[in-house]
Amino acid sequence: MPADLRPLADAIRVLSMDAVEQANSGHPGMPMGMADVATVLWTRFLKYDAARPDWADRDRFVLSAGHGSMLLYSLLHLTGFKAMTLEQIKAFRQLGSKTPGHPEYGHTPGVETTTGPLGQGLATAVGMAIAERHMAARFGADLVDHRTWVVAGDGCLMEGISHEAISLAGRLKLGRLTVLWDNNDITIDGHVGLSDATDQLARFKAAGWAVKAIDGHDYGQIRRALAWATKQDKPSLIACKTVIGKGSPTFEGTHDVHGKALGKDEVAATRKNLGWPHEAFLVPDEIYRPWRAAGRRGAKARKAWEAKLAGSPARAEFDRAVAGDLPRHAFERLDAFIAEAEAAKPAAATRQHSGAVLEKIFGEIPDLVGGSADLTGSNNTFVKNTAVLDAPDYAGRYVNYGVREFGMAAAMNGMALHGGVIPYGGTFLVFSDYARPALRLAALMGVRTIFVGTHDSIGLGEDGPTHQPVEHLASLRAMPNLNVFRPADAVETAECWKLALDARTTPSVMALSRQKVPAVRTTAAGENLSARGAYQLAAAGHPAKVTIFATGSEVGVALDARERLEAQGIGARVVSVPSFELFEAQPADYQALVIGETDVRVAVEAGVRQGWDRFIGSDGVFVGMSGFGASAPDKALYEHFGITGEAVAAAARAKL
Ligand SMILES: Cc1ncc(C[n+]2csc(CCOP(=O)(O)OP(=O)(O)O)c2C)c(N)n1
Ligand SMILES: [Mg+2]
Repeated sequence: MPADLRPLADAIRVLSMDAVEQANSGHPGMPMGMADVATVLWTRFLKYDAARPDWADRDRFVLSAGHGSMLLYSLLHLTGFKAMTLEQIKAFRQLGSKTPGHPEYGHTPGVETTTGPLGQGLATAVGMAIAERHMAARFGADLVDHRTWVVAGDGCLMEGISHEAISLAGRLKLGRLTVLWDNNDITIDGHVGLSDATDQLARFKAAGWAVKAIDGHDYGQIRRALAWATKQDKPSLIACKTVIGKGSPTFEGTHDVHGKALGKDEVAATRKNLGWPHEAFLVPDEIYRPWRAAGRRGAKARKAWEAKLAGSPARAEFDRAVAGDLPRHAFERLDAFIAEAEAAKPAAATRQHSGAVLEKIFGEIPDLVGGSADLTGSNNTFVKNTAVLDAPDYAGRYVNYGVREFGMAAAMNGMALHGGVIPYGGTFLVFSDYARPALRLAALMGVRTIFVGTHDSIGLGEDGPTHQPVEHLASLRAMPNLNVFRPADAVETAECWKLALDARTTPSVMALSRQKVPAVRTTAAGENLSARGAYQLAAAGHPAKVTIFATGSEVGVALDARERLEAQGIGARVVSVPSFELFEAQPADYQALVIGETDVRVAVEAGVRQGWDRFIGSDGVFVGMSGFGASAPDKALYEHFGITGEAVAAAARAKL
């Protein structure tokens, strides 16, 4: 290995240091420490073409240690990604730049996933590696044949999510996944030993990984280790012993260089120490040249791949899947299902309806890959006769995620980001808390992942308050760009699944009941009413005095209350609200029409009130939960907590 990589790596060090200095904010230590490893990877191993950041068969590079964003931005700039100009490097961390504090997917070409919340990049990369294997099995190695590389720090490996991610990757034998651990013994507070004494090599090995330790500043060792990684049939970990802030004479090897500008004097001293005579942000041509050549290294392979795709009989299907378009007939069988349900009026749990919906679309949408965090039977996520996605034949379409909610949700993000796959995965809604950080990144990135949350209220019964969501609907609704669906019956469940699949840049949560609920949509509407977010399900018989809003399993309760009120001559209308978010997207006049102007407005939902004042006003009546649930049969709980048609009618009458 020629020693001439050193100035190339120093270009990363200096650009990173200069950008952080200019912004007077950021993290120079990690990019300076990992510059050597990254240089070998990006000049010799990584398969990419800087001219085509969206080449479908490129290797994926994930900077899990997202605070080291200047490492990635430097690489993108030096290798010639068009969007990453020197001006962008100079505008590091400034409003509107392509160089935000942490890498943001969709914002900067070449950034494969948003990172910063430590550990999650690694878990997302596992999903990318799963998608790669699956797509390779589906379309053949001619079209899909790439690797996933992750740079992770001590923090990523300390986070609990790393455990879920590495054990899942090990079990699935994701041999094309390599983690480059920035083993610098430093985190923000000081030496890693302050808080951790884990033998990481032993930990990864125990999870089924191939492991190796190297000096992360020795180009020969780096090259040999990367070559070794490409030959493993297990996922591989390379522990790269590095010096944080390498090159800074005063701060290298200390936590002082983790996350702040070096200061003018130290920047000058570092330049001198590195033998880098050039002024700030100046990279000489003789260093740009080999970097740009590295950025073009993959062009030939990319063109050859494009030719293969052009000649492939699978081309149209491959392009469609990667673009994320649904097949033309995606919903044909589902539409028939809706018509049948309107006629047959099936009473069942909405999780069962969801399972029935999946039966109708799974065959029509080959991009769907399902799974569950060990609650397959409860979540109704498994479609009969589906093969399991597993080594050595990854063509299956169901992932046994194991008891790993966060790992599952992060992997789903990675699958969606990779492209060609539409992931859905289930657990109990209450455990959305365990997956929440990944839901948040899905929403922030704008990816289509579908999170199936069954057992969505006290209606799950005997498992008790640990398992009964109370605040979850409200808290999930608080998240921007997340559609929370709570369908009431078979028809709404089918409608909401269609909406989730059509939402290309918004993740969805399907809140589904464990318990049986009545059919409420019993006449053909001729349109997807759930798409409105809220709609009048039942008009008042008598002049309308009361409006009752409800979602999911409580829509039946609302209809019962309406009957009781009407029987007493009190006009009551019922509005079903399958999605707050889609309702907010409706025109103001539609919203006003649906909310109406009756004297009394009541909302019923087996969760907390937060958010409902939007519909009922601060003087409205809310029938729901104000604390945790209890362990008992579901009917007893609804009685106990007063969420019944009788109670709703009484509350409305009292208010009149
Ligand atoms: C989930 C999460 N918790 C905390 C942080 C804040 N944070 C950013 S970097 C860091 C220390 C990371 O240490 P390491 O990965 O070793 O990075 P290094 O200091 O070596 O660059 C912390 C705690 C974060 N970004 N994400
Ligand atoms: Mg560290």
